[in-house]
Amino acid sequence: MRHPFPDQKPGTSGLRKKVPVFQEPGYTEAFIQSIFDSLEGIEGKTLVIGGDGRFYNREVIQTAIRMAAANGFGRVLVGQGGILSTPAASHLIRKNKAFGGLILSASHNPGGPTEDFGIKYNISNGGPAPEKITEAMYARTQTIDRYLIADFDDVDLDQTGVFEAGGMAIEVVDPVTDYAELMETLFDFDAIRALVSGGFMVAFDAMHAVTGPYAREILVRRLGVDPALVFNATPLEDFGGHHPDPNLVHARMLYDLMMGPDAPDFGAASDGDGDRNLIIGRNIFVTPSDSLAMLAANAHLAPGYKGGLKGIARSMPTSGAADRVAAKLGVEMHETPTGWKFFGNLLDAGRCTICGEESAGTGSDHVREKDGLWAVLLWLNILAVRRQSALEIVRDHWAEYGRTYYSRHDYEAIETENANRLMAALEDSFGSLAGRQVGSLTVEKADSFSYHDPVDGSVSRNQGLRIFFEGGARLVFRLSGTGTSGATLRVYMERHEPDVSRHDQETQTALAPVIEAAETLAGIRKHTGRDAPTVIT
Ligand code: G16
Repeated sequence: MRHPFPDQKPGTSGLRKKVPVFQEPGYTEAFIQSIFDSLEGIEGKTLVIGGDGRFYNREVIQTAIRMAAANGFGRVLVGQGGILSTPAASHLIRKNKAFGGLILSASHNPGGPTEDFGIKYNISNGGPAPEKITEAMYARTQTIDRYLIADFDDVDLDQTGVFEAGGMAIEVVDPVTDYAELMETLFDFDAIRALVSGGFMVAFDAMHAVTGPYAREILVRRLGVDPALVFNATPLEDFGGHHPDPNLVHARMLYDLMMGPDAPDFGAASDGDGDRNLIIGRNIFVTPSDSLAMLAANAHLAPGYKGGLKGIARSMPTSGAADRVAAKLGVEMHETPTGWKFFGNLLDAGRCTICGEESAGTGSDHVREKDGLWAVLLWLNILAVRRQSALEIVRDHWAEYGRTYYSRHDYEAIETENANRLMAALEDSFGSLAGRQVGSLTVEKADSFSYHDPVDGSVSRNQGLRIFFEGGARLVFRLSGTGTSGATLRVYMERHEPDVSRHDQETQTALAPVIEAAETLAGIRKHTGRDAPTVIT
């Protein structure tokens, strides 16, 4: 390696780049070495390594194993076939009291020789490294001039068992067993099995990504779900050429099935690395923000949460639906920046039990990652106890708490300069925004979100621009931290509607005044040259 690579700054969730970038000689090694160089006391310790099975996963795993040996780790735990879902990796780290873990994934982004890859480091609590550590890693990438790698043959990743190489123990473990056992401790599998055997039909789309083997073991084998309704359950290196992104665009097949005449009772999907979830009841799509609120309101019905919640946390752009549940339960509510890493301190300190994000992530203190199948199982447990349809549960919730209409508009792969200009101009306008009339709305206040971590006192600034309107509607603008080409502008819109007689509106219609205000205040068309968002969720 002759020089450091200038572009190894971790984003919202680790370093994500196109595969050919990771294939540049020394690139992957430089980043992994920068991670190891930023850690203290790894000598003799355990490292967990796994990935979502995407193209280049196996090659990087072999490199990471050799580098772990050369850097002094005493043991690595690797998922068989190089596979570990992100929540399963988090659990393995915690269960084995590992020093940390390397998770190889670009999540919901597409895979293949010219598509995306990613490397993320998780700390001993099982969660993504906090900013303090990712900043140290990035600093190290700027100066690094060597990496340490042992010289031994490729490890056979397809056989479970314990091997020895380079003075280090290498344990290849079944990726599903420990995770499935953890799920059995949290949920009433007997009740779910009874629901399913009574004719309740569950559909699950694994999107040719990592959750296929988990769904087969947990949903089909342990819970009796019809295997014909578990779709795309074989992980493929290129996810069958699709985006393994469980949203209404990329999981269209599931959506159409759930809205069709012979819809199953409950449908769900998960993403590339198994930490996201999409929930669709028969004839009802549940937004991730609503799902968080509904899971929090009903979690006590599952054995793992029968003692109640210590608190709820959500990322700032996530809707305020969960806040209303926290208020009713009388528990703490936390609003963090986008990125699961911000929940870790709150969970470790016992200040929240359930966390969620608008980006299709929900999870709890059972691990330190969001967890797609966990969300599916909690929904199934609630359905098994309440014996109502998902639609009835959603409607009851809205009747009790009001409905928060919510949508996100993404403008993908726009020029980075244009995106920065839009954000800068919008923030510059904030000084004179309060009181301004925009269509039928009046701006109450606007700010740039800063987070003060109540546990370690750290401050994270510039986490998104927020505009609040009188009456409670809100607009948020952020640039994504997970894209790999250009910039992605995310615009988040919400409006609360307490009146039950107005709970049947189409979402984009219900939000029309907020959507118009976004264009008026930010000049999206002018800055991006785009007439419409790339993706609406
Ligand atoms: C990651 C993070 C999430 C975040 C999401 C979207 O998810 O872990 O916390 O909400 O990206 O981030 P952004 O809006 O910056 O693109 P994942 O599933 O990609 O690991």
